[in-house]
Amino acid sequence: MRFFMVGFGQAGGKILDLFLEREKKVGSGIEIKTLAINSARTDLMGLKYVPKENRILIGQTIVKGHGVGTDNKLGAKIAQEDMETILSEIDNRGTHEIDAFLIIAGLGGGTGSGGAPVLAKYLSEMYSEPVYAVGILPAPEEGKLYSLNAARSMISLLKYVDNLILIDNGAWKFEGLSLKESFNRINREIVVRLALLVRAGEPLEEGMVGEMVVDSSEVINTFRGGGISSIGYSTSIAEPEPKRKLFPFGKKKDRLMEDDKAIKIATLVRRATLGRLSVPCNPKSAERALVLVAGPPEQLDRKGLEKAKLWLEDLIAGVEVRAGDYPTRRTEHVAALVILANVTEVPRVRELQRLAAEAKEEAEDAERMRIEKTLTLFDEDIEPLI
Ligand SMILES: Nc1nc2c(ncn2[C@@H]2O[C@H](COP(=O)(O)OP(=O)(O)OP(=O)(O)O)[C@@H](O)[C@H]2O)c(=O)[nH]1
Ligand SMILES: [Mg+2]
Repeated sequence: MRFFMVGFGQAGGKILDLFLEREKKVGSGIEIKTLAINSARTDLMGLKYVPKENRILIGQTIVKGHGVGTDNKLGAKIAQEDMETILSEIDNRGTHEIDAFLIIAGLGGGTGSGGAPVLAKYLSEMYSEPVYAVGILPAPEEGKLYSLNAARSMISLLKYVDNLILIDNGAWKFEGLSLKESFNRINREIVVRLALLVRAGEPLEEGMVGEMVVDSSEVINTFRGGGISSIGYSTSIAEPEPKRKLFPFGKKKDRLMEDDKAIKIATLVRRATLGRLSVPCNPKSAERALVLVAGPPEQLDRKGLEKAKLWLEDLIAGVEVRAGDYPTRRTEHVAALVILANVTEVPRVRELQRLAAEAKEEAEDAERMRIEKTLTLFDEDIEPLI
């Protein structure tokens, strides 16, 4: 699946950079168009794998290369002002071969949080290809300003994107590490999931085509219709193929081994669905789902995949489940990616909405009180000018 990936703001840029680093190491060769957009010069300079010509600094006249300091209204404003430049940079890179746009941004900050929805709006108006966003939710300990930003950004994104894939920093924080220390690891988790999604419909090796292929159109149909998606992922160490002569009972034993393989694949998919999701949610509230299982061909199993598909069809609210495999020799693991699309029961989103409403009210009250308090300092006899 060919994406035009835009990393917006610091978190977005870092994740895009890591994605490119990993793709380079794997030698995937899948053509991905990229752009890192930021209002902070130093953030852009810190990138290593996004080519220099694919980094753009916005808002220079207003923030002079120093970022918007967690003010996402300002983030949206400068994105709007520099939109012509951004869109022509995208257009110059060519969009006719891409399947979809993917905007990655931290929703708690300023530049990415404010800019991503503005970009999504224009892209969805100008192109027929779907526009997706990967939005990173702030952890609760980041405070109410971050929650307010995230809620504002999310509401706007949901209006314009074809799907919003959420990642919850709070749920992903690693035990014993601070949130900042966890970032690199969270980013790696995001990137392995994106890398598998990108593989859909893009076989890398000669003769390695899945028995059940998931093409980019299946991904697009899964994401279709908007809403929030959560992604599950699970891996198991691939086992070396057992030598047949060790099993003297011929066909019966073979069949048992086949059953065993099927159970392993089905279990892996179940673990991906019921384990730690990119944003905690109730999988039963999903409208659609997609499963992609990748690994060495002898470890993959059609029966197992079909079993997993039936299980998911029963589990989710809707009936549409797509499933496919992706044989590859470039890994020793079997990995299962499960997209739960248009999930409605996402407790963190509800909590963010509540926190944001509270923060907004508190901010308004506090401002009113401060102004009133300041005014009491003046003598009432002094007449205001206007
Ligand atoms: N997972 C993850 N989250 C990050 C990372 N860096 C920042 N964040 C989160 O993203 C939000 C802040 O967004 P940033 O991307 O730093 O902000 P920005 O878009 O650069 O905007 P300004 O700095 O305010 O101009 C916070 O909620 C952080 O927790 C990262 O590397 N990984
Ligand atoms: Mg920043």
